[in-house]
Amino acid sequence: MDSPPTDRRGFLKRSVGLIGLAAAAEATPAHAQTQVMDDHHQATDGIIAYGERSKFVTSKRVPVPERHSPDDFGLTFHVNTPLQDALGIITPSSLFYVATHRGSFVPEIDPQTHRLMIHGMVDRPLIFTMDELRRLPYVTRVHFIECNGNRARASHVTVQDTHGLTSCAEWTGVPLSLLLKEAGVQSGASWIVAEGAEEVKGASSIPLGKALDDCLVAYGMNGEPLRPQQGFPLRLLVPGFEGIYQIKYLRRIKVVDRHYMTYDDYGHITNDPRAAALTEQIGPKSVITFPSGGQALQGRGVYEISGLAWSGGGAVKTVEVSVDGGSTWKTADLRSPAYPMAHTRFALSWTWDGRECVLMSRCTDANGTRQPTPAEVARYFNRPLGYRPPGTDNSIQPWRIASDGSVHNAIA
Ligand SMILES: Nc1nc2c(c(=O)[nH]1)N[C@H]1C(S)=C(S)[C@@H](COP(=O)(O)O)O[C@H]1N2
Ligand SMILES: [Mo]
Repeated sequence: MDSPPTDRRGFLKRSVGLIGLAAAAEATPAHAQTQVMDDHHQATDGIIAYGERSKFVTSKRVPVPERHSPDDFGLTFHVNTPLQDALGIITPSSLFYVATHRGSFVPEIDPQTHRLMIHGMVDRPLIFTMDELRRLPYVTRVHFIECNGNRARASHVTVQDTHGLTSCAEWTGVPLSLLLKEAGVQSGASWIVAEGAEEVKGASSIPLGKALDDCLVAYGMNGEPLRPQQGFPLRLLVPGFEGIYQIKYLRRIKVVDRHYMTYDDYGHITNDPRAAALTEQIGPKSVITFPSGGQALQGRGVYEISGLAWSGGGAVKTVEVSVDGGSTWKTADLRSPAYPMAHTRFALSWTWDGRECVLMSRCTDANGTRQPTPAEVARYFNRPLGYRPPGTDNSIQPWRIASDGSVHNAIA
């Protein structure tokens, strides 16, 4: 825009003008607008046979900023999803964040030979092939996953750096409760231990109550089989719990009567099932993805402040946005369905007056729990302002807009 309109009415008038232009273009013959794809190989190669994105779209994942990557062993550990480019609430499978304790090693598992065993404190230990699992009743649900390591730091530049260890997908699979009922959970059982098939096994202890509630044994992701990086051919989904519980390459579920220490349990030693159910749950969280660090506003005028909100405690109820560093808050619009434990898109129309300001968002979930301000976090932990807690961090992310329109991370 050469001369950005400064009020909403001006913007709307301009939009009407744009709609007029779009209608005019429709009258032009299609072949004048697009170069015809006449190359036969496009139909059998990537572009059509397995659709690739346009070469003009270049958004991609990057390694987490804290870890030089590949590391001394040649491994790439966690890679962050480009949230700044996300449209809507579903993360494309190719851009879904990856967190693996085994670095760049992604196991290549043949679904014909893969098995899922359910055993331990059950009446009937069971072993399923993939074909058998796919004959069972299944459900499809939208859920986010977030790594406990998704913690913004002052040194981070973009929203991909600060919040890129969360993604959201549509998952398809068998409710775990159905499999556990089929196996017959014995009285006295209180936990399950779920284990992956690769070297480090990615095992975690999960309270039985959660296992019988809403967990999924998933084989589908965004309308196709899981990608290898996301656990092909099978993964456990523990909606709302932090990432480490979402066991990839799932091969074994043992029903037990206590919490078991596993490879994954360093730093996650919570052996009270009630406490675990709460502390391993991701708190209500949100982040503005536009305007966000590294982006720039093209002069004053009307913009859509847009972002993502989510909570491990249920659906997002409201998102508020502040354009004055947290002094006042306005309720944003929810621009997508607010599914339980799913990314939810919010937006707020805003006129930037060209002056320096700080943008923030905060989410309240269906339980009425609200994302804390930095001051609330400091007070709760009895620490100085700017303190970021260990473990899952859901404090508010501030972005500073400089008077030249450039956007900066404003964590103190
Ligand atoms: N088998 C296995 N499952 C695993 C892991 C792993 O290394 N191996 N990493 C865990 C961690 S720490 C996270 S945050 C999530 C990440 O899931 P994603 O890679 O699909 O994003 O998977 C979890 N499940
Ligand atoms: Mo993680």
